[in-house]
Amino acid sequence: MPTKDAARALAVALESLAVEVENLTYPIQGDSHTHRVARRNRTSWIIREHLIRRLADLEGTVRVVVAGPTGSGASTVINSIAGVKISEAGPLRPTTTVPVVWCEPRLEPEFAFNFLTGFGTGPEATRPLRVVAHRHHVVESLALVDAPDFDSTEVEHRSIAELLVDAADYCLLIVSRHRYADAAVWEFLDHVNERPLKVAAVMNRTEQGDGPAVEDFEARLKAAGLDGSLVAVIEEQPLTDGLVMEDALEPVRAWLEAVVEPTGRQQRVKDGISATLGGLFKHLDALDVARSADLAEGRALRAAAERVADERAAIVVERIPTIQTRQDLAALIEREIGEVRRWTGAAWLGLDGGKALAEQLSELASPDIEAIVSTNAADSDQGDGLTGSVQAMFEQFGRSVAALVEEPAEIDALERAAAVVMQAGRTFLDA
Ligand SMILES: Nc1nc2c(ncn2[C@@H]2O[C@H](COP(=O)(O)OP(=O)(O)O)[C@@H](O)[C@H]2O)c(=O)[nH]1
Ligand SMILES: [Mg+2]
Repeated sequence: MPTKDAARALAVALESLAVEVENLTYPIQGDSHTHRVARRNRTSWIIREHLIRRLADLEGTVRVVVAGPTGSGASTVINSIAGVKISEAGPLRPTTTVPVVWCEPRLEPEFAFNFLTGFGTGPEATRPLRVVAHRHHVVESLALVDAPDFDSTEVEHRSIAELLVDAADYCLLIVSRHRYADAAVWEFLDHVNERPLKVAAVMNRTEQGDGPAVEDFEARLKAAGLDGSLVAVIEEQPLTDGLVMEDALEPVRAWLEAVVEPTGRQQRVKDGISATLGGLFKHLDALDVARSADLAEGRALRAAAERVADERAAIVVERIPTIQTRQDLAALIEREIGEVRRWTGAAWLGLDGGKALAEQLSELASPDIEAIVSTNAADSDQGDGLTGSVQAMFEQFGRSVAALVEEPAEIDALERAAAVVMQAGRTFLDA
């Protein structure tokens, strides 16, 4: 099959998979809920914002996201490569607050309207994105995206940087000799490795005698599985009009040129897609594990409700022989139904995701106690008929309490869609 057709078939398969991923639900509002939903959203974002787009345009503009801790000089490096100010650089941290895309003028509409569309593109959309069109041979077939930092107090910045990484083809990581060891850098690289995408690292703003720091940085990169990714070490230097000297940036420029080098380009694109698909299947496995956990938590919550209802029914049944009047019977049942709510609430609070559910218990309708009392208590011996009715009533009430716990959506369709993607992926990579 020609590569283009195989790419189209894979994109179609991925579209269906994205829909199924988006249909996944994690109804248990426990400690892990946010993580589960975030992973689901990230998975669909990777499919839609990276894979489908790349497959639709295999030879299209390569997207390089430039990221680093605040003050590493990332914006300065981009400006220096361009020779003009593309992205605001400055001592106030953080300076880069929205992604700045530097691209060829002819690509401006593509980035203005067809990039990071997951943020929405309508007239009302508040899409954090700035596109700067500036002709330069470096951006002939690639675009540099200056990402907001991932370590300032602006948590939002970090999530934007992560979303950018998930949509990009390559990550150019720029760290300064002061910040390279910060935990934020390595957490960010964990995110990159989970996608995964190729990384080129630059150690910026070094000083005389920084050799050991550079070696340490290299060793850390290696430990993070990014052996050989250090492409440049740039000395801190006086800036001219806010720009670094041309020569110092040569290794960065060389790496950028290698990325779009026509020889082997298709293979590099395929390698990138292959790695991303590998990552995608790991995300799908994790989503499946998360769903199993949700199912198990739901089962435990329901079981607690049914067990409590059972226990309280037994208490009523035990007391029936001592009950004299209909009113006493009604009062007993009513009290014990209240105890079902109370004890279920207590049990739920101890279980993952039980807190939000416990709050719903008081809104649940009570059973029709009058009906049971009036049909049964007339029996002089108050025998088996009443016992059976009481048990059935508590069982029914226990079930309606348990029904407050929602089940996650079925995933058969997701599994089928994933199998189709796997097959179409193989065909594409072999094409
Ligand atoms: N002297 C000097 N200043 C630099 C250099 N690189 C960055 N800066 C300054 O450091 C500050 C932060 O740089 P910026 O590019 O905004 O860092 P970013 O947060 O990583 O984008 C700015 O005031 C820059 O002018 C350098 O190599 N030499
Ligand atoms: Mg910046």
